[in-house]
Amino acid sequence: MASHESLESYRVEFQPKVPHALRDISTLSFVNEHRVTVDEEIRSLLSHLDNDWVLKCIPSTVVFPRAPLRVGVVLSGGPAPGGHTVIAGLFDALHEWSPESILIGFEDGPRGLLKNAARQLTQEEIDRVRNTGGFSLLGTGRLKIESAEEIAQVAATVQSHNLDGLVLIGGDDSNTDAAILAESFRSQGIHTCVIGIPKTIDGDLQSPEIPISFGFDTACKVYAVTIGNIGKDILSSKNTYFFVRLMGRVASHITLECALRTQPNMAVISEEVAAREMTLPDLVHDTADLVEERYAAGRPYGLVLVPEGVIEQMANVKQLIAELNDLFAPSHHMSSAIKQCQTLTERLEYVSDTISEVSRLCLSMFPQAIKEQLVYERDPHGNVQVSKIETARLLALLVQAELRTRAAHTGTQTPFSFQTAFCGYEGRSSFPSNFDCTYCYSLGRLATSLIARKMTGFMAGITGLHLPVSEWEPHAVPFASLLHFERRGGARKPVIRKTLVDLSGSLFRYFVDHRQAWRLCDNYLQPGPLQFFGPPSLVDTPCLSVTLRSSTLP
Ligand code: FBP
Repeated sequence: MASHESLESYRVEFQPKVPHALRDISTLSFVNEHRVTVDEEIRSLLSHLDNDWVLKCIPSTVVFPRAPLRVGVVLSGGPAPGGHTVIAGLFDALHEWSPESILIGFEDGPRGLLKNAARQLTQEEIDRVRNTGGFSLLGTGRLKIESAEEIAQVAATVQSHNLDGLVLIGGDDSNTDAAILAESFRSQGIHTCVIGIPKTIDGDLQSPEIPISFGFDTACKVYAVTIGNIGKDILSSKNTYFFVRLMGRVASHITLECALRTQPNMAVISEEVAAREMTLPDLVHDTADLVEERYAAGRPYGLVLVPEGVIEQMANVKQLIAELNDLFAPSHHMSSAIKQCQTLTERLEYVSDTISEVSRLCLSMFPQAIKEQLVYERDPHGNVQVSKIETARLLALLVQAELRTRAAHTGTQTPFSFQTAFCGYEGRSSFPSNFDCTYCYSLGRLATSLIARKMTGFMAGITGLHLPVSEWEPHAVPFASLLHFERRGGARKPVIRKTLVDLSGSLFRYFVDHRQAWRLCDNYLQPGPLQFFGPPSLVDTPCLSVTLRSSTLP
């Protein structure tokens, strides 16, 4: 139990504001807003769902009959600050709809749906976790619901609870599963509606009606605190480089947002690396140039941000990783032999003998520790576990070697000492920012409203997040409009499309316009801790990725 003076006791009492459109959930309506384009193959996969329109939620005067609702909720994938507040929003709205409504929580992510590990959530439990971080209320997991048997098991689970709705709080992978479940339930006449909530600190689950996924705002603010503090430390000692790796499995939204908040000397953006077809040696050269230029300017120290996902985006590493992913896919004839290898070294040897000559050459560039990290298991969705690969250390070590090579040619050694840091797991479970609390509470209310109207196969989306909360506009976004095909686990699969950093977008252009000035100077910013009390400009303002993208930049 939180002690009276703890921050937690204040956070659980925080009351998020509610958009005008979601205030009275008994009367609001959903109306067609605009048509969406849907891939024909996706349309035929989801042929029982309403795929063609994004709907907008508007206040109305029509009063709906209000029978109690039975709704299930699952937290899925990596934690993100605000998950508990989505559940609180769901719970409150369900009880506003009818005091007899019931919210059932499935435990440990999708596994809870498969195993029917569930419990009815009580007011007391909800009140204890409102606006607190992490997914500890129910736990989470990355299990993929894919086979016909698994889908049938989940159908049996929802029927055993006679659920009117199932809310999946997850990222692109979990919401892909939600789309398949929605289609399967509808096609079998199961009345359970499936609604997705856009979660991921990576910020790459976006659409025109989903400006950002929840958790991104808080995670970036938490990471910016660490980076800003490291910047101060660097300027105090003036003799060390810090290479800070940041989460973001594919997209570099987190790194870009943190760069704008802290103004490092260099921030690698994976999307730019991919677009320029840069190789690992190219990146090493660029970074070694930075070190030499700063040394020449009397600054033998610096701050470099590295997104964890860059490892997969470098031209020469891409093919290696694609080959490894295929080898690890359960469908590959060698995957079980690889799993039987007793040690990582054994596994590495086995794999090296199997991959192409080009990839073997690429692998040989890496230090042994990184080679072993590259052959870790893939996650259940076939993704490389980039959080376990020390990309910042790899870059720093290769820069050190490059500077030695250059010194051997020029006879002048550039001093270079470095440290590494990882902004990762701690950002996923921090107390959510006021913005994330407000956003998540609204998402929960929106999910309840959709289920109450028997709508299925939609993701909850809210636009206007840069405006006052009362003006936020809730939407229902068909899953079909978000899906495309990708190669995963050695096969072509439907998955929700990730939104990458837009290299022609205003945010990236702002970064490009300023990064040269940050390169040689010491312009680091120190944003300081995430604030919950004080002037609205300090406590309520959303991340730059929301505010700058929506404004006209100078
Ligand atoms: P989600 O997409 O599930 O929200 O997870 C994002 C993330 O935090 C990535 O940034 C990171 O690469 C990954 O999860 C780490 O996953 P794990 O918890 O399995 O180590």
